[in-house]
Amino acid sequence: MAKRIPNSQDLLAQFGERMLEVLEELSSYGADPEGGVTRLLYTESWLQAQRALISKMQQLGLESAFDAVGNVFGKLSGSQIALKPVLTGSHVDTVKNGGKYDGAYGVVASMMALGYLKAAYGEPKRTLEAVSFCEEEGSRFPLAYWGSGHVTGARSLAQAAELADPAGVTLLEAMRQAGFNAAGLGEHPAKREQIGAYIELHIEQGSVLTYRHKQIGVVTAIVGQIRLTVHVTGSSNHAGTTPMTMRRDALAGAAEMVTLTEQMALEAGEPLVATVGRLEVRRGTSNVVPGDVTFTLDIRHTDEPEMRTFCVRLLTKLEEIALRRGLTIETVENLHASPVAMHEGISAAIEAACEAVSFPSMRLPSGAGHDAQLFGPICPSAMIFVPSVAGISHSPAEFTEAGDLVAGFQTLVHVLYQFGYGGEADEII
Ligand code: HGY
Ligand code: MN
Ligand code: MN
Repeated sequence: MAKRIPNSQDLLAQFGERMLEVLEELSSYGADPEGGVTRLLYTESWLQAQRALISKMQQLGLESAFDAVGNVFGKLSGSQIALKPVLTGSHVDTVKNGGKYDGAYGVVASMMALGYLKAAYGEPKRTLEAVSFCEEEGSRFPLAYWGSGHVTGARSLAQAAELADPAGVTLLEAMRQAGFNAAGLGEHPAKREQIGAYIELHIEQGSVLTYRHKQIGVVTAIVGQIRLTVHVTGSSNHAGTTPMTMRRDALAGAAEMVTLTEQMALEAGEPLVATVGRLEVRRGTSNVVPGDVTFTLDIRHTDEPEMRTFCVRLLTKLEEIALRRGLTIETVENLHASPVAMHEGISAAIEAACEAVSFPSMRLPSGAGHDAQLFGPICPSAMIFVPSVAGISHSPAEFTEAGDLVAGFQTLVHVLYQFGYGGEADEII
């Protein structure tokens, strides 16, 4: 049974309340008039949010600064420098019109947890670092995990020059415009070595915890995902004078491909999911037969070979549709993240913490991708979930009850205490 950390309930409650306030404040950066939050990598609202986080981390007594690509760290230095630091955090960017909790909750709770531990217990033995990763979603550029990917070495600046957003701005230009000119610092200017562990607190973005009446989720594994862009070309032509039998209609072809994607995913059955989230018709006009369509594919599975096999089968079928319709099809893989199991030792410590503070918990897999997916292959990594009301996320309707947000915060505090101040954690990592 984990020792219940000697803490001042009042102080812990105050930091929990402050966490809720800061979460609200953070959601004002990129707030959309039509609801939700849009905070895309290297945009003005993104920069203001990261700067605000640095200032708040410094007010909490953490050493805080940007790294070379725009991640923000808040460090609580430990006395025993031989002990590898434990990182805890999440991502500050959002999807378009996203919710105010996805990513932001883990960032704010992590920094408030370190603030509380410093106030209640002073200098830890082991360095603890809160982190706000600059980008995880892949909402602006066709790439994801730009922040944690740099810290773990999975991303390099070479990728920045060729990737462009829908307005044609390259990732490298966007970096420079936001003040991150990492030229001359090598390909991996933000890579960190010697990380002891990574712990991420996040909303579940599903409805399992709610359905099972649990307050805390201990994540067993994070789903793998393959993201692709599919470009279908036919021939634009006059909508009035081109007989139906003489068309090479890229949109009609893409529509058949989208429907087949859904059908094949349904036939494959759970846990496989496949989604077409964006479809664009170039030069789309009501009286023109479409000749150029691009759409995205997002394929996920907990098993790597199953995910790959489905992807190959699907792309083969899409090519058959293109051939039959006289279209050409080009697919580009933008992201391939393998499924990653979470660390058993840390997960057990999270469960023990829940037991010590009487939060009902359960183990469950994550259908969403997370920064912990990038850390899992390089250091012990674990995730803590709190419930999402009605399982809604990536939407302005995303919501988590304050009591659950505080429960997740207190669970994180408890676990970080053990890694920072306790002794038993040293055997875990
Ligand atoms: O797409 C995801 O799974 C995550 O929210 N980035
Ligand atoms: Mn997220
Ligand atoms: Mn997300």
